[in-house]
Amino acid sequence: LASLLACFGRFEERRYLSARKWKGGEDPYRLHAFNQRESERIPSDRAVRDTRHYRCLALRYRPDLPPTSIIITFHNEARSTLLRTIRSVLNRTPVHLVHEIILQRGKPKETTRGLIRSRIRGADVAQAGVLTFLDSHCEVNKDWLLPLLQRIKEDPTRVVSPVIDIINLDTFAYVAASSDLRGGFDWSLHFRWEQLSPEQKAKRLDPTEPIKTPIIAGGLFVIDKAWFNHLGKYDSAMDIWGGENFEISFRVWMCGGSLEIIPCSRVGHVFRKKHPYVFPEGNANTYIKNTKRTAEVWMDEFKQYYYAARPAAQGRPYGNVQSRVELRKKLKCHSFKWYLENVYPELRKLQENTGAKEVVLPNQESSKINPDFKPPFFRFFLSPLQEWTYTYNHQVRQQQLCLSVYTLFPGSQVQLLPCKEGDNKQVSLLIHLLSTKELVINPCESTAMSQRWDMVMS
Ligand SMILES: [Mn+2]
Repeated sequence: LASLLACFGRFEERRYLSARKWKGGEDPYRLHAFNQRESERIPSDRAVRDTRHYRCLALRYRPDLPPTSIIITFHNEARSTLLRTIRSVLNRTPVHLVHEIILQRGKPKETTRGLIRSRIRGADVAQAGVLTFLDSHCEVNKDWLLPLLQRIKEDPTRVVSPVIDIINLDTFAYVAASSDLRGGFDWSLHFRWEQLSPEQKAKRLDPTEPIKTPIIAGGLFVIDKAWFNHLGKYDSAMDIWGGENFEISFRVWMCGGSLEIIPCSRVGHVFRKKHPYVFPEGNANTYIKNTKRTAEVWMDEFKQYYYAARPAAQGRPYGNVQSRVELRKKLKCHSFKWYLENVYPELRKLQENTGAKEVVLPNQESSKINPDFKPPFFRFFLSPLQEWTYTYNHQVRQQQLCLSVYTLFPGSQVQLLPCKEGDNKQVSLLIHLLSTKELVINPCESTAMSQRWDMVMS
C-alpha cells in the first residue's frame, strides 16, 4: 500500500480522466445518472468536512484491530468516482489496517447475476479475516474504519455499517446525514431510512453508541470473513441488485448475529434517483424476484403480508430456493416471528396513511381472561401480529385489502377483498365476528371474548 500511495504522487489524474472531452450540449448524467462532469472537475483527493459528532474525536481504539480486505465491486463505474473511492480509502485509513483493496469488476457477460456474484467472488479471493464491502462511488471520511473494526474485534457476529453521508449527485457536495437513523422497511419489502423513535433517542445518552438496525441499506458494511462464510455468503441466485439487503439482514439477525450502524464511522455515497443498470427483466421484476426469494425462505407465515402488500409478486417465478431453505435449517435460525418480536416490533404498527384508528384483533388479553378462548383459531386469518386500520370511510383494512361481506346474515362469510372506495359491502360499521375455521358474521354477545375489538388511537 505504501508503494501504491507513492504511485499516486506521480499519477496524472487529469490526463486519466479527460481522455474524453466534454462537448457543449452533452448530457453529463447520461451514462451514470449523476453529474459526471462535476465529478471529473473535483479532485479525487479533496478535503471533506469531518461530519462526526465531536465526542467521536475523543474515542480511542484498540491497538490490535484486525486488518481487512476492502472489496469494491463495480460495473461500468465512472473513472472519477471509482478513483475518489480508492484515494479516500488510501488517504484516510491507517495503512496497517488495509490488507488489500480488491477491485471486483462485474463480468460483462454476467450482467444478470451482477453485483451479488461479484461480491461473492471478491470475498472468496480476500485474504484478510475481515471483509469490508464498499460501493464504487463512495468517499470515506476521517477514521471511518477504526470504529467498525473495533466492534467486530469485540464480537465477530456483529455486522456493522457506517453512517452513510450524502454526496450530492448534481454538485458532488459532501453533506452530513443524520446519525439518528436506522434502516427500516414496510411489508412490501421496500427499504427506507427511519428516524429513531423519541423513546429510542431518549435512551441514547451517548451519541457515539452503535445503533441496532433491523436492516442494512445495501453495499456498505464490514463483516468477519469466517462469519460471512458460515452464514452462507449471499443468495447467488438473486439477480443484479435490490432486495439482497433484506436477505442478508434477516439471515444475520435470525441466525445469531446482529446489525449495527456506527455513528463515529462516516462514508459518503452518491445516492441516485434511478439505477443506471439495465436489469434482466426490468427493475421491478428483478426486485420482485429477489424479495420474493427472501420472503419464501425467511418470512414463514408472515410472507402472506408481503404478498398482500405486493400483489404483483403472486405467481411470479422466483427460481429454486431449496439450498437456502436447507441453509436456514442447518444454521438453526430463529423464526420470523422472533425477528418481529425482538428486532423490529415497529413493523407491526405500520398502517395505511388513510387510517384514522387502528384496530388490533383479537383482544390479546382475552386468552388470559377466558380459558375457553382458543387463539389458534386466529392464527391464519387474524393473527395478533396483524395490524388493521379502521379508516375514515369505515372500512376495516389491511394494506390494500378490506374486510368485506355480502350479507349481514349470521354465519355468512367475511372475506378479505381489494378495497373499493364507497363499497357498502365492505363493512361500514364494526360488526361482531365469531371465528371458527373461517371468519363469519354472528350476532353480538357481550360476554364473548372472541367478539372483542381493541381500538387504539394512532
Ligand atoms: Mn451505490
